[in-house]
Amino acid sequence: MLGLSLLLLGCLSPGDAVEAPAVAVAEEALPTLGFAAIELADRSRATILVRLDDPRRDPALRYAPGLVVLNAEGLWRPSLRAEPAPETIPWTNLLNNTAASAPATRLTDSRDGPGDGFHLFSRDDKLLLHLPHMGSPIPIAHGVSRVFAVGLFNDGELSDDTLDLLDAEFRSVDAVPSSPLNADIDGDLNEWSHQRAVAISSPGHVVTQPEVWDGPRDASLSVAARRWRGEVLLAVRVRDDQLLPGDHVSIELGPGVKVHLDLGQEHACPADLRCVEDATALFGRAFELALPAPRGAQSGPGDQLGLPLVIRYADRDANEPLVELASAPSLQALTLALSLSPSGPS
Ligand SMILES: [Ca+2]
Ligand SMILES: [Ca+2]
Repeated sequence: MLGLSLLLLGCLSPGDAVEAPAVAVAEEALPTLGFAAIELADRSRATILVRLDDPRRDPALRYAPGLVVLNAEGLWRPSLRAEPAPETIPWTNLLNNTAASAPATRLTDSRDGPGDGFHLFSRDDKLLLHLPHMGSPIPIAHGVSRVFAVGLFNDGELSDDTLDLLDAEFRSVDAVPSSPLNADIDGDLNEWSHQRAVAISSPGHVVTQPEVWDGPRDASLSVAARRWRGEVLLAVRVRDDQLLPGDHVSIELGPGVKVHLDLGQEHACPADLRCVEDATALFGRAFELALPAPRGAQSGPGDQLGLPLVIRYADRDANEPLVELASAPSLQALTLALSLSPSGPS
């Protein structure tokens, strides 16, 4: 009771009136975790997981390849991945490996979330995410032909085992912050030293053959971005213990810009691009490059969250299968637009 009185007094003081959000329901009762299992026009499928820890900040986005459905019994996956009608086949519960008929799914879920609510829903051919701190919903996937399931959860509704499985199944999607600064594209990366780079170097980034990946020295990369006068400038560092033909970096920027650096070659930079290698790099290889920002990238509500930048590294070591690391899924239509923030250092 004493604590409550102090809380009430605190809410009445003018200084706190600005800060305190008027939330009548206990925060812990509200959904902070959402997922959507979708199919795109090219029949590829993916499941997107959204975690909103703070209603005033951007959410963490993660993804799993294929369909995954989360319910009170845990995580489910269809027994045949390419099945055109997964509702008609058995599904496997990833928690206990039992098979059962398809789990009950929701196609819409509009319960209130933290703040003014966060929702995950489909409209036309888009998967949209409404965030409490933004006026209009933002598209996180385009060209969605079908939504299999949508759900909102609170951590408290899910068992620890289920939360561990979510961590194991879902891959990171990294937000690469961009700074509104110029850089000389000359192979000297010193002018980037004060800018935070995003490291693609943890097990959550390994898209294929996670059991073959041997840690950051085996294959990893870091990337920093700037936006300057219609261009996106990037500094990219790659570490790899065996650089062999076929090792390559691929960079996708918004719709339409795709760049390939072939690290198996002495000259890895594409000839038609401003791109210079850092000849002094001590470990692996490093590059500075300038990409044209896709036209029209500044319009539309999705750009409140920025321009999608996806960077991947494919590593093929001797006598090993190809390992791929990525900052976001390879599905073209997934916007996951947190990838490159519009401006401002983080
Ligand atoms: Ca430079
Ligand atoms: Ca390697």
